[in-house]
Amino acid sequence: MSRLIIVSNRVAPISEGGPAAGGLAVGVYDALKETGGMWFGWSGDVLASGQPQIKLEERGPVTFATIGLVRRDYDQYYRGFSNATLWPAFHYRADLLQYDRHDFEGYCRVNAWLAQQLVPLLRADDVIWVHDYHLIPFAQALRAAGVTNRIGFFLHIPFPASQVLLAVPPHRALVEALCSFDLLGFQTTPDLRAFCDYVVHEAGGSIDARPAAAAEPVLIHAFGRTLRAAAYPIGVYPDEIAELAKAGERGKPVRTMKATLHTRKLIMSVDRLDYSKGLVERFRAFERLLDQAPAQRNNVSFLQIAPPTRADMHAYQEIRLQLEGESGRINGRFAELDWTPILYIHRQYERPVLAALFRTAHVGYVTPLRDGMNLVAKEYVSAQDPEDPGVLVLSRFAGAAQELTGALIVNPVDIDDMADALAAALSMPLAERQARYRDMIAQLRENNVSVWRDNFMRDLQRVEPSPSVDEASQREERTGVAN
Ligand code: GDG
Repeated sequence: MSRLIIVSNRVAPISEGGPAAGGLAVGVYDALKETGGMWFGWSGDVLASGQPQIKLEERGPVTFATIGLVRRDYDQYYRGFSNATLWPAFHYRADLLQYDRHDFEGYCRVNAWLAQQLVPLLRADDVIWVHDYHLIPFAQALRAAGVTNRIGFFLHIPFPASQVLLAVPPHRALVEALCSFDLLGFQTTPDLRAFCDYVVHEAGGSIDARPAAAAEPVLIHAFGRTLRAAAYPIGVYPDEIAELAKAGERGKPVRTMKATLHTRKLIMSVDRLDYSKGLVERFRAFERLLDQAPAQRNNVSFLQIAPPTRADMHAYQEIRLQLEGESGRINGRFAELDWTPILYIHRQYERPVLAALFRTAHVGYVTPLRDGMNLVAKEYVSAQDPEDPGVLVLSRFAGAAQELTGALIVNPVDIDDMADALAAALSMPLAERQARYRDMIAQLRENNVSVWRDNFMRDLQRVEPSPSVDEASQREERTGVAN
């Protein structure tokens, strides 16, 4: 069996069975343990000076290969082009997009440098799976170094519509770089469609009319290459989350929360503190609920857990200030001596605690403005008690809304729509809650994170390895095909 090489910006800190390990990390790590292989990426260290050295750690059949970044590379590759240009643009926030040509050069330089670090560690039949927007030029850099292995790419965030992507100055270079992979995976069909639309209408490429079977990847011809692409919606392990949630129910954090709630109902959200997650609109919709339905006052609390992320970037400092302002204002308006409407917590919790809190919450309130998938929505449903499940209120712009049709689907900029959905969720009869839950949990079991991973790996294994640079140019000479 070929070894699997996972490449991601950060290498997930895995302590087996440990509380921090999320679904994605566990799913990918499981695959690595089965096939043997390596997980390669940035260690998270930023070096003030000196040359970063790769560090190899063996854990059974898996090697963790990590390397630090020097300050300038961190600023240009990570804070700059990845998170100040690509992240906002791919989440349809062209208004927040910042572009600096030097950052883009740094982004390409770091990708090339990381690829060079990986090349000596590769074997001829390794299968390489690259993750996410930080590493779009990675296959191109490997190909330039002569690597002919199968290389796949999975984009965890949305792929934007062409008119939005065009706002990113090097859009063409990015899509050309994506075409150096053999297989592209997107979270949803709309993301796949957006990519195909760019290829056809902006890059002069073509898509084979129809795959052999509906679930087969589409075949794309662009920039002198042929590649495949499909939607692979990422999942979770629902039964494990349910177990965690059940086990945590008797723990102290949940007992404390229940004591604070008394007979009140709980609405709950968990998100990295990111402007794509729609937190301000969400707070205002909760306020609208309290405004419009006085009977809800002192009868419902809203718990928002929002651990900090990218806190050294201006846009993230802004959203933090804005939220602190909104929660303070709303609490000031409605709080009573024995009730604080919004409990806003700006830090991380252990995974079992989150799962148990999800089970306690009557409403899972997940309303991103844009989200590739949104695992919190899937985790919330997984954690529910089948006998007495809560209701998921979900943004139509989360990838998860394509699958979780048993949720109350809302438009996250429509404050009234969200307030109405919260009111409907809080009063929904048991039979309807159970029916919606059954529908969603069946979907989550059918498409769990192993299915996501296995489908992607199956399609990547089926790809013919790429011709080497020499073979490709000989072929071009013979056929006269030039790009
Ligand atoms: C990207 C895409 C896509 C959150 N707070 C705590 C905590 N979390 C965990 C959640 C969940 C994960 O972090 C967040 O995943 P999301 O999917 O919700 O969002 P992103 O971080 O933006 O992830 C997204 C995902 O990649 C996977 O492809 O779904 O669309 O943007 O698992 O539970 N975990 C712990 N403490 C916290 O306080 N332990």
